Amino acid sequence: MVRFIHTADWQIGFEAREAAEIGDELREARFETIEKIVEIALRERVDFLLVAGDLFESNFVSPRTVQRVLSLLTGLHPTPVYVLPGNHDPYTSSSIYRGKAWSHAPDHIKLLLEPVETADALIVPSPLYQKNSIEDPSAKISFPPDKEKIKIAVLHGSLAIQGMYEHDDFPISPDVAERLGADYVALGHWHSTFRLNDRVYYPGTPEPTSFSERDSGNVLLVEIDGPGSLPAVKEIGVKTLTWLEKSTELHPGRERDLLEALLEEIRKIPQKHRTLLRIRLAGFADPEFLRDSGKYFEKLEKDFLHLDVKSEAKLAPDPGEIEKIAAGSLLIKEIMKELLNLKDALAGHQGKLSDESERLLERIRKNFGDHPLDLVSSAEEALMLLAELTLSHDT
Ligand SMILES: [Mn+2]
Repeated sequence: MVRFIHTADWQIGFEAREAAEIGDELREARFETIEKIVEIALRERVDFLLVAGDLFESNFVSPRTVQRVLSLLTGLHPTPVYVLPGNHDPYTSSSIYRGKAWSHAPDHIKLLLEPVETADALIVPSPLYQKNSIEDPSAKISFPPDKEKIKIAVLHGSLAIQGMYEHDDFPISPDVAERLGADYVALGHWHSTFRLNDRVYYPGTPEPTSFSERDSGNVLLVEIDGPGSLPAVKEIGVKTLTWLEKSTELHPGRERDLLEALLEEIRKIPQKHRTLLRIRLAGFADPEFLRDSGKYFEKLEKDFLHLDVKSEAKLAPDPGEIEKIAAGSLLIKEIMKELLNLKDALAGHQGKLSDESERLLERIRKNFGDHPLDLVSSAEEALMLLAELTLSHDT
């Protein structure tokens, strides 16, 4: 039997580009999160702690930062901590793991460059030596066929699932567990907790790094009875700070009600001083409202650790504007004509109108697939404006 914590992507020394002015708080929070992980590992009496890459933000974090990590992990002694070099902290000639600060790592903290055997498990890593590669890191490793041990592969990269990876982002073939004959594949790199199948998991980053992340802030507690057994995997939340995005779509004439509903939702957020909040305004609004939109959120600023308001709302259109856009292009003129016919035909059936608009849009995309994008996007804009006008006039 083997029982361990699978984690990755600590990114200690985090550069925090999305919220640089509170960079220090964000970096500090990550130490707090490690402390929690160490506590959980002790409480759960694990055989080891496995960090599947990107423990550090880069190979150039300060010696002081490295020392702090080592000192926190010393609390786990003698439980082993296995650390895989990832793409943020690859095992290059200037690797942080070849530096002086790391050379003081106590014996129970071990860099995963070669396979490691524990009483019941065989851990086979594929350390990274560069920041990008088109090669599958799992292609470089294998398990000896005769070993009667629990087989754990440790990899850092992107599962090669259509639409979810870049070709040079260490693509890992999704059949990795079957191909390697592994009981468990401990992945790192994706920041969301992700289960591909019974044997292949990403723990995600234990401390969120971005507003766009979903399901981050966890570690995995993994238990495997013996060779061939299915792993039992439990997600444990450990995050210190919360990154939250709230958005609303504005409609002309209803801006204030919609804003009030959004503010009501925001007031209910717990632990505001430990929350980074991004507010996104979309849709259409009258000019006066847009001009003042900043001040509606001013009062919130002191409650939250960080507040970021992104206003993508557009000025509510007037019919003159639509004519101006239409005048610029024959194609759009044609579309407008069709849409206006539709509008008359479907008066009072807005749902249908927007379905029909979608259908027209699809046709434009097909017909003009390879043509200048701005043509399609202005047609798109004209459609949106018209749909919006129809909605606001009909309701
Ligand atoms: Mn990575």
